[in-house]
Amino acid sequence: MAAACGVDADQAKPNIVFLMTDDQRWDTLGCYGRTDVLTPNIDKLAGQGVVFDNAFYAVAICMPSRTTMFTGRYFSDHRSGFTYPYNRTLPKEEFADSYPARLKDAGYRTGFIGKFGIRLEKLPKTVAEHFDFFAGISTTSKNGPHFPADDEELKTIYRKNRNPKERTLIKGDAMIRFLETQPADQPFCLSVSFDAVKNDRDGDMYGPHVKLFEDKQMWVPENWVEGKNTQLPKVLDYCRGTYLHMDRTSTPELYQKLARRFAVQGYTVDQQVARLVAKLEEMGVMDNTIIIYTSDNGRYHGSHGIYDKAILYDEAMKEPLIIFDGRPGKAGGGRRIDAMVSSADIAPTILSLAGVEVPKAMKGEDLSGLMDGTQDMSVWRDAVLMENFFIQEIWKVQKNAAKSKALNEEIIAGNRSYRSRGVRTERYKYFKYFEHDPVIEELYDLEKDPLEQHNLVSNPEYAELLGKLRAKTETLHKEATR
Ligand SMILES: [Ca+2]
Repeated sequence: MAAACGVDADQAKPNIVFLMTDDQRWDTLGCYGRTDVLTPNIDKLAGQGVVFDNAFYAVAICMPSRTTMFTGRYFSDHRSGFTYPYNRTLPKEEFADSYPARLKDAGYRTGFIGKFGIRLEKLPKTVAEHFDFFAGISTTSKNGPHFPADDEELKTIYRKNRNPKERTLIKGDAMIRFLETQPADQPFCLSVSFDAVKNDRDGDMYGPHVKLFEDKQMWVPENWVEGKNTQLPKVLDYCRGTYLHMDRTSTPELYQKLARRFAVQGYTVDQQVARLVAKLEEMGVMDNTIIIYTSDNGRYHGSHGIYDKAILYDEAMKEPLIIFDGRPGKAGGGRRIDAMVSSADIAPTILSLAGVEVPKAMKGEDLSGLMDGTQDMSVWRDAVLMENFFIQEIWKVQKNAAKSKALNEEIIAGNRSYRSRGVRTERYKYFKYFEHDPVIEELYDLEKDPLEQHNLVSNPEYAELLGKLRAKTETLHKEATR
């Protein structure tokens, strides 16, 4: 029987805040070891919560990755990507199994702010069914829908004449507005997707924070390549990351400029985290709130001689993942978790932490046992599945079904497909460009070669391991789509 004063303490549902940045590489945060960036508030959360050191994206490009995190499903399963035939619109019935939809069904007030980034059936009607508070969809902050429609403060936050350099502050303002309008007797789930740290235009940088990094020399990873990387598989010449590198990251000056811009935007996000925590403390709910911090994918930024993401090297695939659970006895004290974790695990974990049943459609694992130390590690996975189905050429004609189909066939027949699939274990990485003839494979020993510069696939000493990882890839792919 519930306590007379209201909700029984044991029954109280925790609040959930899910923060996601755009294209923020895992190692651009202080808590992952970088000293030339400024992320003190995110680092503080990491120091109080748990930090995952072996989290990997199931797919490392915007829309498919976001769909995976909302639904707890792998890319081959939801197939909601940019290019034919993996360009499925997510049916509204399937979104009804997403973590926010399930939490709303369980009595939560749900909010979403920022870049929605999912190709969902019957937008914006479908999001209106599952969110009480919504300010987003487009990558530009000012395009709606924004609701509740009668919220004048929300309209002011998203006013048309607001300086676009404040795009991250706008998300912060909307986040605070959601919390200001939160009823005290209802749990909430707020998901915030920042446009930062993606895009590198002057118009995306918040002026006062630009000054902090103006003269700073940024760290350069050893696998950053000046000019063109002639060691890459030739098929990657068709990948946009390869040619964008030449324009954007292939000289020391270009690299430094972009690294500074990543850092500026990372700091602006960090300041919104400070505002969030201060507001939760003011509301007196930090001890019943879970904050998750991650990004939608990483970025090479010139590592391997590639600019952006999606290809299965660690700079894109490794996921920064911090979970702070403010409930008494749940704090992690900054504990590092090295178990193999997938971005498909986030949705089932959110539901589990909220005490809500995980739908069968979710194929990811529940991380809560890793967080509180109760997980039987003898039954935890030793590898995660990684996939890339993006092809730049088809993406350009994605709105025309007939053209997409024809171009897809032409690309595969012409041996220009760099679609790939593989596995990451704690020590090894294996993947194959499976539509290429002959199939191109890459194998790395991350313990000896953490920057993935020495492909071991032809080394006879690794033949047995190669066989195992090939088989593992097939097994995990089958399980992901069963
Ligand atoms: Ca992204």
